[in-house]
Amino acid sequence: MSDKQPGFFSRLAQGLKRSSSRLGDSVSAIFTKRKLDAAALEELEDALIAADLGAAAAIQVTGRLAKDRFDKEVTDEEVRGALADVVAETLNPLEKPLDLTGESPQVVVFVGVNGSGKTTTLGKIAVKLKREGRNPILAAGDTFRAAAIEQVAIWGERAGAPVVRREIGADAAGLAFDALEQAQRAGHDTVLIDTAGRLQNKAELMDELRKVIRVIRKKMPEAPHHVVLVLDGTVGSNAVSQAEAFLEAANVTGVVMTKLDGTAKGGALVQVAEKFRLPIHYIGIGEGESDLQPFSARDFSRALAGLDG
Ligand SMILES: Nc1nc2c(ncn2[C@@H]2O[C@H](COP(=O)(O)OP(=O)(O)O)[C@@H](O)[C@H]2O)c(=O)[nH]1
Ligand SMILES: [Mg+2]
Repeated sequence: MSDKQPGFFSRLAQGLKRSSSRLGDSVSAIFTKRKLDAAALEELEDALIAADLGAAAAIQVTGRLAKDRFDKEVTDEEVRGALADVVAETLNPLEKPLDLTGESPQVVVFVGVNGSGKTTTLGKIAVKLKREGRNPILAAGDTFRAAAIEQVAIWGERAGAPVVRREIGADAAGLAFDALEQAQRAGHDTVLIDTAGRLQNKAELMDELRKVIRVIRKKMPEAPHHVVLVLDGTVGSNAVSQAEAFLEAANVTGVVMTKLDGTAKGGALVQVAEKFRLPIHYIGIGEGESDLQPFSARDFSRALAGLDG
């Protein structure tokens, strides 16, 4: 909460506008002067599921409304309130900052499918850490694509942090090992390791991730301290199957959801939360270096429901 900037909530609310208005439009359509009967509840449940919230959360929202208001007239505002409450309760226990206070260096590996926002998130975090007086080093671990290596280099320049890189096609695990060694030697307190989101096939990708983690452990048995799964907020329910694949390969410790600016599918974060109960560290609301917000369950749920901060 301490690094909240002015306009923090309004920027989130603006970003989630397509998600909240999609929800709000269906809610308004259902509840214009209408009694909360079984048919209305069913329609609402369908609308919530269609907004990518997932069945469990949808049933909780309708269950809560049914308990208090069955056969009474309900307002749009009451439905939004119930939605915000259920979402906040689901997400509250998962609101956890990325904790880098342990032994130095703290090693963070970013995983996720190609295009999900790994490199951008890593870069934004590097900028943020530098501003906070930390001393990160970046590892351009997506050695599969030349552009990916260049992208880390650009973020390193922006942040004023060194980048460990090798030629395209180089061994990612070896590079991660080198980055950790360099961090220990030069006294860097954080190692941010980028990874590939696509190789020749999925099995190969997952094998590479396992190898990266194994090799890091050889150098520092407690590392990596965090394996952050970066999920794209625009893919809706597909985020769940993406998460499943990475949870199998790596001991994922937390989640960042990106691209919550302008998506109509922001409700998917609730579904992911419900299913995996993983800590949510940050959300991405744009491409720029300041477009990463520490996750707030309350703000997210109110913005998603279209309520004021
Ligand atoms: N609008 C928006 N774009 C984002 C966000 N995060 C990343 N991107 C963009 O998504 C694209 C893919 O991001 P990238 O970090 O390269 O993904 P990676 O393949 O997982 O490393 C880039 O064009 C980023 O600028 C976000 O929070 N909002
Ligand atoms: Mg990348």
